[in-house]
Amino acid sequence: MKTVFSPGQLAHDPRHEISDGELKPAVEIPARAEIVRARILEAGMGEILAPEEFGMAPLARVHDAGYLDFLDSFWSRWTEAGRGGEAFPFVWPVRGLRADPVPDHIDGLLGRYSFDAGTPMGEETFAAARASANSALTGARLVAGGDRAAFALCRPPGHHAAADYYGGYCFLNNAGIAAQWLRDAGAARVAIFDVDYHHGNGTQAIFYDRSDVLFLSVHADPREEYPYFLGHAEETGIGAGEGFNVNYPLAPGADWAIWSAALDAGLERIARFAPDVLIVSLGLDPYEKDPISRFRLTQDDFTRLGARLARAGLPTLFVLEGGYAVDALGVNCVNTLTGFEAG
Ligand code: SP5
Ligand code: ZN
Repeated sequence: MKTVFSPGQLAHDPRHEISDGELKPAVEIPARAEIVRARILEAGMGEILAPEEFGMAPLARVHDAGYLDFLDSFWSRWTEAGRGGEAFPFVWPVRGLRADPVPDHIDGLLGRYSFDAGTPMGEETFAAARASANSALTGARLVAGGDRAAFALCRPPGHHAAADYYGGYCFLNNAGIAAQWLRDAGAARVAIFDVDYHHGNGTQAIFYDRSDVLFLSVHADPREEYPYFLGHAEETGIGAGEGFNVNYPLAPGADWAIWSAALDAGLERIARFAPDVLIVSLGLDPYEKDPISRFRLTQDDFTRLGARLARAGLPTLFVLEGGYAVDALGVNCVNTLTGFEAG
């Protein structure tokens, strides 16, 4: 299958993140994409294409206009406030505080448009996020044009970003943007299956009241793991979207036997939905050696994952999400994709 990737995605190059009570080295780094790209070439998996430029319109189908303006302008506001380094929020409009009116000051804007302090942003962040979204959109166009599958080597990732907030290393919801673009291009139903270790809170929020995009996620129980405030089994959708949101939270420590049972349940739900296209939010952080996760998938389990996804028999767009065991990322990613191709 073809891969879509732009070197422009590497420009977001954060130094530090706030986690575990410290300013720690960032884990969502350009080397992640480079090692995946290198392994694709080494394995002879297929062509790597540069993305087309889709402009702002497909982003605005999913994201709030004020949020996109914020992403476009935060760096000049940050530097005009005399700041350098990396931008972080420190105050949020939680229960009882007002999200509107939107503040004028950069510190207020950062809190209004984020949900965590663990996501560093710099001068090149929005340009890199747009390039990442263009890779997802180009992959969607390949699948709409008849390719059985495509791989969008998206980085920065997307699934934690909602219509009007960033967080979890995510700024633009690449999978959600691709799903909406496919709907606008004529797909009647799109399923998004999120297999990242962390719940895809942003994607869930974007499609929660809709029956045309089915969202499913297998992830660590939010009682125990980031993002903590969404991803419970009882979140099944609202209004027209009731029954079209499916969460499979698992206890930390889940291995392939436990994890693949949830995967199979999700695939059965997808079969009943009968989508025109499947989008896989491919997080590689369920891996047993991932530094920030506590599931136990092995390198061979990723091959099995690809093969099971292939059995759905659907045009499939893979969109990269998380995964921080950098040295193993290329193998785990390509195992999934070649497992799919052989399946
Ligand atoms: C896309 C994606 O996978 N985003 C994940 C964001 C998680 N950020 C919070 C990380 C907290 C790490 N704490 C790990 C404790 C073990 N040292
Ligand atoms: Zn993750």
